[in-house]
Amino acid sequence: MVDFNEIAKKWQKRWAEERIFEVTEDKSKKKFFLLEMYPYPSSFALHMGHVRNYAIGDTIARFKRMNGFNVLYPMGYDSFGLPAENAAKKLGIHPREYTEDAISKIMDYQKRLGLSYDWSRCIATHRPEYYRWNQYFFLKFFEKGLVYRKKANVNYCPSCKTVLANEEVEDGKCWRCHSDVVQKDLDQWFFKTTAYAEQLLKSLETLDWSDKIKTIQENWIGKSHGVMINFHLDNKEKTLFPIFTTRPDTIYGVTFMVIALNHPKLHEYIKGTAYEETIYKFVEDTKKAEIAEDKDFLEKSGVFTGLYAINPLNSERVPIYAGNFVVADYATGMIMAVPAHDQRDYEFAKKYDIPIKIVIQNNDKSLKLSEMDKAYTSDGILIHSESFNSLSNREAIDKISEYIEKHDLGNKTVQYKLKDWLISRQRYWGTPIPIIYCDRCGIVPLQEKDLPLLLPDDVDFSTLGNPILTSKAFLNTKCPRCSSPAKRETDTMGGFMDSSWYFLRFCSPDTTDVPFDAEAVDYWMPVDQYVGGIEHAVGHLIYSRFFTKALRDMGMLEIDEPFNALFNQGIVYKDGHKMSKSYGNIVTQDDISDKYGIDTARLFMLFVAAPDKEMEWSDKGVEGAFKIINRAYRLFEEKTNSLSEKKNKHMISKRNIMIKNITKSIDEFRLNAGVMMLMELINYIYDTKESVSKEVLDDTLRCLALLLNPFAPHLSEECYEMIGEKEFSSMAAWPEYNDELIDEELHFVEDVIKDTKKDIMSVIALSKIEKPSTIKLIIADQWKYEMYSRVCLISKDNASRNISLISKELMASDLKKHGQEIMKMLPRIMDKLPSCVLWQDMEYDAFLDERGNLEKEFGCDVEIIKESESNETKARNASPGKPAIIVK
Ligand code: ANZ
Ligand code: ZN
Ligand code: ZN
Repeated sequence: MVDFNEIAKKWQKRWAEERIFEVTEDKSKKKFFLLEMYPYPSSFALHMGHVRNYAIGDTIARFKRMNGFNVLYPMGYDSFGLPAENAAKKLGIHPREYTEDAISKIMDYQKRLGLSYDWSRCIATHRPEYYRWNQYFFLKFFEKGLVYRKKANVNYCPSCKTVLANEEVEDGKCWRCHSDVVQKDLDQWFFKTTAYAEQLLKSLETLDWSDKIKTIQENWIGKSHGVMINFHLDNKEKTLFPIFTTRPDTIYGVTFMVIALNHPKLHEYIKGTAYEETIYKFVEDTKKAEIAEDKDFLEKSGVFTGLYAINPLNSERVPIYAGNFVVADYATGMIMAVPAHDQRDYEFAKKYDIPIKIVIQNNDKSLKLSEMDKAYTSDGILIHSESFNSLSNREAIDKISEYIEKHDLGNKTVQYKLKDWLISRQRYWGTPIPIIYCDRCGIVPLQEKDLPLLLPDDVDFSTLGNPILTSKAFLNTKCPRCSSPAKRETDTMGGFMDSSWYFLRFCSPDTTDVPFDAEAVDYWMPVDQYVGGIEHAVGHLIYSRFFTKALRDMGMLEIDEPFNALFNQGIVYKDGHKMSKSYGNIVTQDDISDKYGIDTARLFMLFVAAPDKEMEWSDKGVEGAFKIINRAYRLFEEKTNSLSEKKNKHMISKRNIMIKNITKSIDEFRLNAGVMMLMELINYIYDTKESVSKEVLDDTLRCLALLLNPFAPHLSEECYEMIGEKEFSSMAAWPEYNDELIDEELHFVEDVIKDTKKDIMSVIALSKIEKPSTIKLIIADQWKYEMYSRVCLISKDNASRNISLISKELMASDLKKHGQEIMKMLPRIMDKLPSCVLWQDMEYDAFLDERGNLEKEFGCDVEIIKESESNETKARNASPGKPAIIVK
C-alpha cells in the first residue's frame, strides 16, 4: 500500500521550505489574482463542502501558475464576530484567545489540503495591524461626508437590558431569557452607499458575473423611474402629503392613501386628533406582530387616520390610512392607492371596504367591478380619466407626468431601494469606532495619529449586553479638541467593514504607514477571479464595490470595480441538508483523507459534480477516485516493457487531444469534465502502455504528471520526481499540445464504441432479457456514410442549414435512388450534425477489433454484420456511428 498521506506531508513540507508559492510584483509577467472569500475561523474540522470550495480555487490557481501567470493566491481570516464573543460569554475565554486558536486549527486543515497559498500574506482582521485601517477608512469617509449618524431600529430585550443581534432573537423572544423583544431607536453609524447607487448599478454591466447574481444586485439597488406627486391634506394648512408612484397613469383611480406606520410625519399629522390613541395602539400591536412574524407573510392591515387628502388632478377627497405594507424609508413613505390596478391596494381595499375604481380598461375583455377578484395590472386604455381618456396607459404615463410637471404638481424622479449601510454593532468583538463624544464639542473624530484605538482588555464578559461598557479605561477619555472629560463611542463596526477591503490588504499585507501600497494594488488589482458563495450576493459584494468606488474618488485607487469575474460554487448537501455542524451531518476532511489520502478527497470532490452545481454527498465513488490515484501512481512506479510500437501514433494523438480538452475544461470552469478526461487518460495509458515505445510512454507520463498537478498536486509532485525531474511540477510549464498530432477520426471511433456500449446496455435493459446469448451489431450501408458526409459538407457552407436546399442537392446526385429513406433520415441528422463521419469499413473494422472486449464485457457472443448482409428489419435503423443493435 502506498502511503499517500506521507507523500502529501513530504511535498507540503518542501513547498513551505522553498516558499515556492510566495509572489512579488513582477512587471514582466502577466498577473492573476485569484481570491476565495476568506472564511470565518472556526475550530471545527473542515468538511467536504470546504474541501470542495478550496479544491476549486486551488485547481484554478495551480493551472494559471503553470500557464505562466504570476499568481497571487492568498488566504486570510474574517476573525471578528459574534461566535467568538458568545464563546467568551459562555466559556469564559477571551475572544482573542478563542480566535487565535481557531485560526491555527483551520490553517492546519488548509495546509493539509495542499492549497498553494502565499502564506506570507496571511491576514486576520481582528489584529490591530489590520483593524486600525478600518478606523482610518472610517475617518476618511467621515471627512468626505460618506459616514454619518442617524437613529435606527435595534432589537432590545428590556429584561436583559441589552441590544440583541438578529440571530439572538428567536420567534420574537430573547434567546437568553425568553422575554418579548422590543424595537428601540438608537443613534447608529452609517456609510452612505446610496451616494453610489447609480454607479453600482451601471458598472454591473462591465462584470463577468452570473446573470443570477447581477439580477440580485440590480433588484437590491432597485432603481425605479416615477413621479413624485404633491398631494395635500384636506385641512386649513393644506399640509403636504407627497407620494412616489411609478404609475401616474392610474391617478384617476386613487380611492385612498396610505402612510407607513412608523413614518415620522404620522405623529405630526394626527397630533391632537380623536384618532391619536387608536392609531398608537394599532402601531404598537403591529410592531409586536412584526417581530414575531416574517414580514413577507404578514397580512396587510391598517387603520383610518381620520384625515383626507385631495387628489391634485381631479380634486377628489380620499381617506388616508396608516398601513403596514408601506415602508417608511422608501421614497416618501406615503402612497396613493389604486386598488383596481395594484394587488396590495386591492387586498387592503377589500379588507376595509374601500371603493374600487377602474381606470384602465382591458382591450380584450371588458373589466367589470362585479367580476373582479384581483387587481388588473396589465396594460390597457384609460377610462374615467378626463382629458386622458382613450390613451393607452403606456402613453398616459408620459402624458400625465408631463402634465404634473407643467402644472407644478410634482416632478419626475428616480428612486433607489438601496439603503445606507448600517455599520454599528453593540458588541465587543469588532473594530472600535474612532469617535469621541464631548459635551462641549459634540461628535469629535479621533486623529489619525491616535490610531489604532485598541479594544480594551479590562472587560467583564460575564455581564449582559455589550462587554465594552464594562471597561472604565475605554469609556472615559479626554476630548481631543478641548481636553475636557469625554466619552468614547462604544459601538464597534460590523464584519462587513473588514471584508470590504481585505483584498486590497493582500496586495501589501505588511505596510505599517498606509493601509495598502498604491503600486502593489495597481499591479495586482482588480481580482481576476473571485470564488465564493452566492449568499454574499448583496451584503459583502455590494459593500466591497462601494468601498472601491469611494476609494477611487479619494484618489487612493485607479480601478472602478474590485472583482472582474465571480464564480459561485454549489453547496454540498447530505441527507437533504446543507453539510454543516448545526445539522450534524458532516463528513470531515480527515474522514476521507485518513482513509484515502487528500488527493483522492480533492479529486473526488471535483469529479462528482460541476463546480457551480449543488451536490448531494455520497461516499459512493470515493473508491473509484482512489483506484485511479493508485493506478496513476503505479504507472510511474512500475517498469513497463514495450511489447510493440503499434500504438505509438495513437498514444501521441491521445495525449495531445487530452491536453487540449483538459486545458479547455479548466479554462471554462468545467473541472469535473477535466477530471473525467484525466481519468480517461490514465486508464488509456494503463491499457496501452505495452504497445508503445519507451520514448512515447515517457513523454506521455511526463505530461500526465503535470496534468495531475491542479487536481492531485501531491501525487503530481511525487510522479514528477519519479521520472527524474528535479524541479517542482507545481512550478513547471503546463504541457502544450499540437493540433497536427491529433487524429480526430481515431478518437471518434473510440467515442462511437463507447456510445454503442451504453446503447447495448439500455437495449438489454429494455428487452428484459436477463442473460443475452447473442448481440448483433449491424453496421450501416456505405451510401449512408456518403450521405452523412455530404450533409455535413453542405451545412458547413450554408449557415442556414435549410433542409429543402440540402435535400435538393442530395437528390441531384447518385444518392437519388435512396430518396425515400433520405427524406426520412434528414431531419434527425440536421437536428444534431455528427462532429465527424467515418467510412463504413473503418467503423466495421473498429468493431471487429473491439469484438473480443465486447464479448468479455457482456458475457455472450457478439456478431458484427453489415447492413446489406442482414435480413433483420431492424437493420434498416443502422446509421453511421450508430450500429443497429439486436439482443437475443
Ligand atoms: C400607485 C400605483 C398604482 C402604484 C399601481 C403601483 C401600481 P417600485 O418603486 O417599483 O417599488 N410605493 C411607493 N412608495 C412605497 C413605499 N414607501 N412602500 C411601499 N410601497 C410604495 O414601485 C413603486 C410603487 O410602489 C409606487 O407606485 C407605489 O404604488 C408603491 F397600479 O403608486 B404605486
Ligand atoms: Zn433577555
Ligand atoms: Zn471638546
